[in-house]
Amino acid sequence: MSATDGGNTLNTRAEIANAVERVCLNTPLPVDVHTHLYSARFGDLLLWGFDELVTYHYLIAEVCRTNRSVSPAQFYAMSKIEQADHIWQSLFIKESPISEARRGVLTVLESFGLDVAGGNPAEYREFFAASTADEHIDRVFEVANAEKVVMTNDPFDDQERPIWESEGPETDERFLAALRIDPMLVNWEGQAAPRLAEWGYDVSADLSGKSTAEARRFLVDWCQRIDACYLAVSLEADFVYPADHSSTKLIDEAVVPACIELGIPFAPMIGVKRQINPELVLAGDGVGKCDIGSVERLCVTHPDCDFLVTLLSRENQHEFCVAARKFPNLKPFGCWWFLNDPSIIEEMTRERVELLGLSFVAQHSDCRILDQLVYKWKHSRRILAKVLTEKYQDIAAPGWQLTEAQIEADVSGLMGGNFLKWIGRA
Ligand code: FIX
Ligand code: ZN
Repeated sequence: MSATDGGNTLNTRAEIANAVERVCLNTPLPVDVHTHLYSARFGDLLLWGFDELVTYHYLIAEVCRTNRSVSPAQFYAMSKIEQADHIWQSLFIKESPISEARRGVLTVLESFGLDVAGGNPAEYREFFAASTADEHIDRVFEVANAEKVVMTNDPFDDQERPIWESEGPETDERFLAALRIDPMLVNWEGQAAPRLAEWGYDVSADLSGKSTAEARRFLVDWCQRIDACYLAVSLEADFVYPADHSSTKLIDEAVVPACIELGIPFAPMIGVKRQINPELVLAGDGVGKCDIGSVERLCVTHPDCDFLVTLLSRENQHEFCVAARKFPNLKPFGCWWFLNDPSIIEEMTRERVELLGLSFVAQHSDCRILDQLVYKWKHSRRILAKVLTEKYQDIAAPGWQLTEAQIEADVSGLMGGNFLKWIGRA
């Protein structure tokens, strides 16, 4: 796209700033590349509403440190409504809801036109109770100005698997599927091998015989069953590739060949330290710096495979950008989990634009609750606008000519449009 395509040139810093903000706040979100959301047909696997929003595991971690009169065990023994009331009182009423996860709840309530100042959970519960899941999905996608989200689909989940087996691919076009295979690379012997054998795949715990060929067949079968747009795994901070570990053999002989055969990216998400505090259950995971060399070796060993990668540690981000400069098959995405906070989103987006231009996916939400799609993107859009305003003003200063249409194309790409083009689904 040339500088003069698509309308009037933006001539002043103010014109650029206004155009960038308008575009970032109003461009439809092409796709949120990683969420834990589900379409309505998955029933109660899709979480939404006030009580789910307020008992998000980020807020469980915060309430367990803020109000120590209730232990984690006592908290988890409560009902969902009791948990929500406890969090609301402890984290919103008794002290300012100033953390990012608490601020997000307020943004959601305001976005639905509810009385935030009133702070009345009964009113909020009544609002959500008045809608069906289908109605609320429509509402959230409209308020968030979102077109698609990618689910996290786990064939090892006994509640989710039968729905795919009986009903086939997703029919709600707003929900793309991604196959999630943690047990295969994290616990092949104890978890994945027995299940695959149970399902008729000729595999063994020691990976002998046809095991990796059969593991590949399992991956291809499931990716085709759910029409997966990528194949994902969450790997701990101590993940190393290659290593004398089943994960290396499975990556080399099953995962990567399946991705190449299907024409979809492999998406390792690296850096979690699982259950550093098991008392917190889902809220008990931590973060660790991972070995960027393992990412580099994955990319150089498998040049015909595309890698969609996110790393959890802030300390990995600069070397991650440098690695992405060296490997065209490596696409960084999102400000994941503990990085999804304004100060770090700004830092990461700035260094990514400076080192990678527009060849990355700026954000994903990781939403576990449908309503979070509203706040996670509302907050990120503003930060993207702040960074891009500065960067566009920087290139306009020596005389480069900018149009709003060009900025729209850039922003849509950064918000996931370039991922859809990359996988041939634009
Ligand atoms: O592995 C993942 O997909 C992580 O995003 C989750 O396990 C994590 O709990 C989360 O939701 C972070 O935002
Ligand atoms: Zn996630």
